[in-house]
Parts: sequence; structure tokens; C-alpha cells
Amino acid sequence: MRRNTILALVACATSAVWAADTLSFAGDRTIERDLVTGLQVPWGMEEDSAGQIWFTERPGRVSRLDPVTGVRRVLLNLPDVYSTGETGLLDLALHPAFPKVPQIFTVYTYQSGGAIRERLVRLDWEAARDTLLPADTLLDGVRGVSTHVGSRLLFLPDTTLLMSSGDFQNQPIAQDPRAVEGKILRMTTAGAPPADNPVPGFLAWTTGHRNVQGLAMGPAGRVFYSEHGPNNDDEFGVVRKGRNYGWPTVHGFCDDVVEDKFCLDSNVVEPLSAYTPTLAVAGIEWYGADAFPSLKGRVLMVSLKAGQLRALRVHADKDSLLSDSILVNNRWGRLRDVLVLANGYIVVAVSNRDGRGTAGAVDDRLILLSPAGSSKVSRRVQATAAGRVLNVRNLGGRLVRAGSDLSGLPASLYLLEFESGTMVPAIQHGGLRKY
Ligand SMILES: [Ca+2]
Ligand SMILES: [Ca+2]
Repeated sequence: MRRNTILALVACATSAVWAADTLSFAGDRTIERDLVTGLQVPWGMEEDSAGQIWFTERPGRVSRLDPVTGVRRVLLNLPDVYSTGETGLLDLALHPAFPKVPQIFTVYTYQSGGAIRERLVRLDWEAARDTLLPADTLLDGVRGVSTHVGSRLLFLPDTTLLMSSGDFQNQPIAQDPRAVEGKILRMTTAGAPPADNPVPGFLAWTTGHRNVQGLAMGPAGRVFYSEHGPNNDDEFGVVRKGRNYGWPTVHGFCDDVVEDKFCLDSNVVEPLSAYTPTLAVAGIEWYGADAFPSLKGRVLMVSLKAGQLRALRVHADKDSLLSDSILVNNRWGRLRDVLVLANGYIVVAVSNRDGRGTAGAVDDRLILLSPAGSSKVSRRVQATAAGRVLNVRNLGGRLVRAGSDLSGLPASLYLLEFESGTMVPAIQHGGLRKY
């Protein structure tokens, strides 16, 4: 295995050491590179139309990262986030028309009278000041404990929003159709139940969940989920409107007498795959891109405990699984989320500082996987000699500032001058930028 520690590009808040490495999965040679290091439990990631990655960290930060330059900007630190166990600031979703509709949705837990509660809020992005402002609360008072608080978000093609909620260790709640816990919920961007929800006036889209941690959109509006089982039967499957997913009576498949009866009586949807021992399955994402040909048409799924990146091939018409491959097996530790960029590159969020992992010096981090030999960025970065950033210069080469700190500079493209003499472009954001 070849390992090159290449260079440091420096962001407003965090210095990012870009270490590149190669691995091979499913026949594709792959370069791995740290996009940003020194994070604290990155939980949810989304790419906007300008190629910027927005992500949350569990203590309460919302950031935006430029995957080309490594420049990361912290846009908001939510003050009332309460983070303990599995709770804190969790998933986020950009409005499908972002940035034309400059809205971001995110879920977090807070303390209320000694109890943990969860809310889903809307943040508005103010482009002129490049800042995020809390704007609305769609759903509040969702009951929580330090574990099982769901929170994965996914927009459907009709611009309604799915949100998973956990059973907060109160298992029967998952079968109560009027309770918002233990469900996948569907709502408008104002937090209202759409008229075509299964039970009019209620948010539940599916019932019988323990703790859904992954939601992803496939072709033709097909929605996939991943879910944590207890000590057995993590699940991956398809989300069907109004259906029951069995918890707490049914674990994984309907495959004993008690489960079979409940499954028949309650129209239960079985998963496509179940995992015992559990992997602690987490973020999932459809891979429809060309950058890794062997992955096209598969669902990517990461896991925490097993530290895996898997690729699952689902039958195009039937709810059955054709293959399930492990691409990466405990190489980086715990993996919380996976994101497929518009160019087909893959980003995974490493979660070794969540209280259940062993954190390395650079953890937590976002890792970019790109096909070997096809990345302009990688080539450019690899051609750059290692070293310290001495100066920030403007595009004309004039010295703007000694050192590497871009914070406070006007929004523009700058050049970072390394001690080797190499110049590498870096962006100070005053807004989103297209490439
Ligand atoms: Ca189930
Ligand atoms: Ca079972």
C-alpha cells in the first residue's frame, strides 16, 4: 500500500491534512483522502448544487466544506443542543431547491425539565452574510432518552420530508399510530401532515421502528432504510407507505411462530437483509454515478460497530436483494454517514469520538474516495510538494497576509504559498461558488 502525506490546505476554522492512500474495491482502484480532520462526531452530510458539503457535528455545529480546497466554514453553533450518549445535533437536509430556496432542515436534542426532547428545525441561509439563522420549528417535543432518537432526514420528490424517530427505549410506542416516536414520519416543510398521509392528520408514514439510522432515495422514488436491531437483526429494506415494520414483536424477518402471526395480522414489511451479529448500520445512499462503474445501481451502506462500507444490489422491480458486498471492513473505525457527490466520488463520515470508538489523532474526519487516475484535484494535490503554508496571496501574486489563515478576508479566490514555493488555490467564501 502506498501512502503519501501530501500537504496541508488551511481553512478558516480547521487545518486539514490531506493524506492520500489507495485501496481497491469491487475492481475499481480508489484513492482515499482526508477532506477535513479534527471533527467531533460528524453525523449528517449533504452536497449542494455548487458542490459544497454541508454537515453537522453532534455537539451542535453546522459547517460547509469545499471538497476541492478543504476550506471549511462553521456557519452555526446551535446553543441549546444537549448531546449525550447517541443524542445531540443529528441529521440535516437541504431543501431540494437549495440555494434558490435557502432552507436547511436539521434535528437535535435538548433538555426540558430534566428530560431529553428532540426537535426538527428549519435554518435559513442568508447568502449576503453567509450565515445560518434558526427560522422555524417543524416538530417539537419528540420524546427521547440518551439512545434511540432516530433523526435521519430525506426529502421525497414531492418536497415532503421524511424523518425517522426512535422508540426512546419505550418499545410499545413503535406500534402506537398516533405517537410520533418509533416511526418514519412524513411532513410538509412547515411540519404539517400532508393530506395523503396514511392516517389523515398524523405524521406517521410507517410504524413499528426501533431506530432507523439511514434513509435514501433510489430510482423511481423508491426509498430505502437501515435500522438498528437490538443484539440481533439490524435491517436494510424498502420503505412502504402506511406499512408496519414489526418492532418490537418482529426482529428482522418473520421467521418464528409469534412473528409469523404478527406479520400476518399487521401487514408487516420484512427487510431485504438482516444482520446478526449486528453491524450498527447507519447512513445509506444510492449510487447512480459513473465514477465507480462497479458500484452503479447499488445502495451504499456504512456501519458504526463493524466499520464497514457495503454495496447492496436490490432487484429493480421486486423487493429482493441480489447481492451484498463488503467494500471496506473496519479500515477507518466507525462510519456514521455516506454521501455520493454529483461527480460520483464518495464521502464517508468517521465517528470514532462518539464514545464507542477508539479515536486516532486525526479523528473524526470526512474521507473522500475517488477513482484512481481520474481526479484532477488529486493529481493537482499530489503534484504539490509537502510543506507549511507561508503566505496568502491574491491571484496577482501580491502578498495578502502572512500565514495560512483566511478568516476575515473578503470573499475571493486566493493562493496559498507553500514553503516549497508551490501555490495552491483556496477560496474564502462570501457565498457559494460554482466550479
Ligand atoms: Ca423490522
Ligand atoms: Ca425474526
